[in-house]
Amino acid sequence: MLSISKRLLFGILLISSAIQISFAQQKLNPSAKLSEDAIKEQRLRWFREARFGMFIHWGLYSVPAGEWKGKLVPGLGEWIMNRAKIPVTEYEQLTNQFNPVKFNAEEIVRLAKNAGMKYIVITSKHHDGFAMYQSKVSKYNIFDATPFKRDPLKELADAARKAGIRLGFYYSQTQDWHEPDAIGNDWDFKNESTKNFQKYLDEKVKPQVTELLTNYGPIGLIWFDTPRNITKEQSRELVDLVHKLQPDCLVSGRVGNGLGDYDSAGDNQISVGQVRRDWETPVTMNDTWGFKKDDTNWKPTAILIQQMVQVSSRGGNYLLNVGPTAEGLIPQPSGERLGQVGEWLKVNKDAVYETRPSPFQYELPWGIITTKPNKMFLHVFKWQKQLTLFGLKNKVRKAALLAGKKKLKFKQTNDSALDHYALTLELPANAPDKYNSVIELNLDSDVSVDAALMQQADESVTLPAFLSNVHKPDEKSAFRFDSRGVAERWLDKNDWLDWNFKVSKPGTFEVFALTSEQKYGANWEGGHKRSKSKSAGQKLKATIEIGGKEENPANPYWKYVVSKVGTVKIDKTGSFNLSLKPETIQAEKKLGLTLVSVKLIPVK
Ligand code: JFZ
Repeated sequence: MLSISKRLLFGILLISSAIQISFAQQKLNPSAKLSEDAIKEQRLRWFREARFGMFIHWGLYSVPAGEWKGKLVPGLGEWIMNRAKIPVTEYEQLTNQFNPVKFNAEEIVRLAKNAGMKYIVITSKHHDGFAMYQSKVSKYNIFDATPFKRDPLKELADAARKAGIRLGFYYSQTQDWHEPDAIGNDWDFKNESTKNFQKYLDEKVKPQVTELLTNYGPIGLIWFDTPRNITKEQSRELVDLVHKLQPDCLVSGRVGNGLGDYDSAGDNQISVGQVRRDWETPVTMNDTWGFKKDDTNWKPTAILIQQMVQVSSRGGNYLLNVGPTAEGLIPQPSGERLGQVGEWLKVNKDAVYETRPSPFQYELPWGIITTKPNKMFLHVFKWQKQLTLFGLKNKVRKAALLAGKKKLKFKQTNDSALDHYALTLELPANAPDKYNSVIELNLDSDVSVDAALMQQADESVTLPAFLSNVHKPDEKSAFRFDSRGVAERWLDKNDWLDWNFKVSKPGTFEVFALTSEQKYGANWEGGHKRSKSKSAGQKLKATIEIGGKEENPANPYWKYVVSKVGTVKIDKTGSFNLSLKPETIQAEKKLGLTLVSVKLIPVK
């Protein structure tokens, strides 16, 4: 399966002059009209401060709960109709069994509020086509077609409004497995040529979206999903409809064709790179969105808090899912975790809501940073007796733990020859919080940092691909970064990267390259041989091979593949340049060199 490939050449050059860093930054999309911009800014105001919301996937699929005709169906709970190819007439029978009498909107809103969530997004109609509210457009809805005879969305809208929580509706605009003219059901409605998608859009989607934006008070957002083959025109029609009915209502990025008010990250996906636009990431607490009785793969609370903070530190919102049962109850493990996140937020809320991104574009070895004007919050996941942060130019006025407000001793130094700033904090022996202990720094002015890549206090150096200088000799090269910030379509061996970075503790380092698997399938491309070049002149030759795999909680679908590239010796402090030039790239699978980062780890 493996073959020799991707010979790399690493060159490390000593640069005496001050380093020049020019990160390629993508520009914000300049909008056509100012007034339109102003309206959009207004619409996004609450969203930009919210940081944390509850996603609710609830529908007919909670009745089979992952099992069909005595067999467990693999995959997502809400996809069971598709995965088991259940005919519409059979799936419709589930309505007779759907009587979620334990549904309690106020209880759910209380749970969300206690968890510290600022908004709720619930499925009004998922891909199965079943409306979870009283719809005049289609009788295939919870009020008219089940013994329940209640409108849970109405109840939720009332409860949310009372509690001051914003409500949004998920609406599957393209896939609707119940409708012959919609996309997705290729087992009942096989004949593609007779499908009239526009008819479905005009006769079901638009009238239902109109109901949702007319009968439930002010709605925070419509969460369209899986755009598939919707045209730009059609996406535009939906966006315009939403904004016409409720100008303050946001439209999710998944309306398609880049027309949403904000970006949705791929689900369960947290970008490693700086995110350009307003964004949100939807995340499951286990592996499914809609309830599945056999899915007990719950994420630990520590991971949920870490992900939430990580999203905050990149300016995004964390939309955490719960999947109520057919009785209308939120599974106990979900409730328990929400309670724990809420307890943490009660103490540490200042470090999350209304925060701004970390000024550092790279990850730090001990945790995560969020900021506010004249303030910095250090979220320490890996507790240590002494914590050193490099690159902060401000004078620190005060450092204290958020929990208990205990003041901390600190020292600041600046090595002017290297233009290197260091802040060292003395911490108590034990972490005050078992999930994430936060240190608040009060600064003399607004946060100002040295943007250069640099060696960290653990003496390691990480050079993320997305912070490299990209060289594409052939303009037509397809090289780019995916939404995680991982190199994608690096198929041309003439493309190369280089980085400048500062070293404050010289030594010998092992050099590793981190590449990424592909989502699902665990596809990866690379070779199995590695040869180190003889040249002691800091040139390394290696083949990317599987030296080990690393899990990344922020991106649970992909593992990182670690390859050892060689050893370098850096015998003085200063600024260095590292370049990475492929000799050959193996690209049969069209994945190519999926570089995440290059790491230098000190040999002790
Ligand atoms: C979609 C739905 O199909 C799924 O049932 C669920 O509602 C989820 C929130 O959204 O699934 C997706 C959509 C987009 C990506 C992944 C799963 N994506 O962009 O990676």
